[in-house]
Amino acid sequence: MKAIYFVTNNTGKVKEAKALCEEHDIKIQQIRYEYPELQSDDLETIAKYGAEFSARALNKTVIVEDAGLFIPALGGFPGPYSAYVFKTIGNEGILGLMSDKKNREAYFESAVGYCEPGGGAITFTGIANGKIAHEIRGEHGFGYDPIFLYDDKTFGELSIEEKNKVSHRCKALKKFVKWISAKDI
Ligand code: ITT
Repeated sequence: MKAIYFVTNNTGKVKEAKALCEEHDIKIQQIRYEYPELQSDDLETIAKYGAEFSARALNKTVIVEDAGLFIPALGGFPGPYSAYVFKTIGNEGILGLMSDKKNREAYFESAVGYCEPGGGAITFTGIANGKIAHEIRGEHGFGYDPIFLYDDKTFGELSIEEKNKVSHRCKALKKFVKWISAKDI
């Protein structure tokens, strides 16, 4: 079994990555380490920088993941600022900003960065398209899941297994798993 360190403070991400990767014989181990987050509009650039920084600082082979919620009716907000916006105005705040919007389309994007110590990072991305709900629904998941409608349910109403069939993170991680499984480490 291959073992990969996942550098993140978000245990929700770790649960999803474990559920997916362990099916493919890849063991995921969380490391809580605060790497500097680059200011950029591009999630892949942020993930690449974070993976290279963490691999070098920890002297380990790591993945990091940067994700964001993009709402076209709000000009793509909160996008790369999703963590700060969630901490400040949260789901209620987003619903407030969306109260007069007819276009409720939204998407999540995920960028996973993989890096070996001293090496350059490789990135894998995934997108999940949905809509912003009119109210908070569901007890599962984390972050914006209870306001992100996928078909007729929010991500907050899906189990990890159900979310992992369609989410931005699982799409990025599936590309990573395919690539790492073929690699001799
Ligand atoms: P790390 O940087 O430590 O990995 P984080 O929670 O800060 O954890 P991000 O910067 O990638 O992670 O996430 C940006 C925000 O978007 C944050 O508030 C998350 O809760 C939220 N988010 C990310 N992925 C999500 C998902 O699958 N469902 C709902 N919200 C998500």
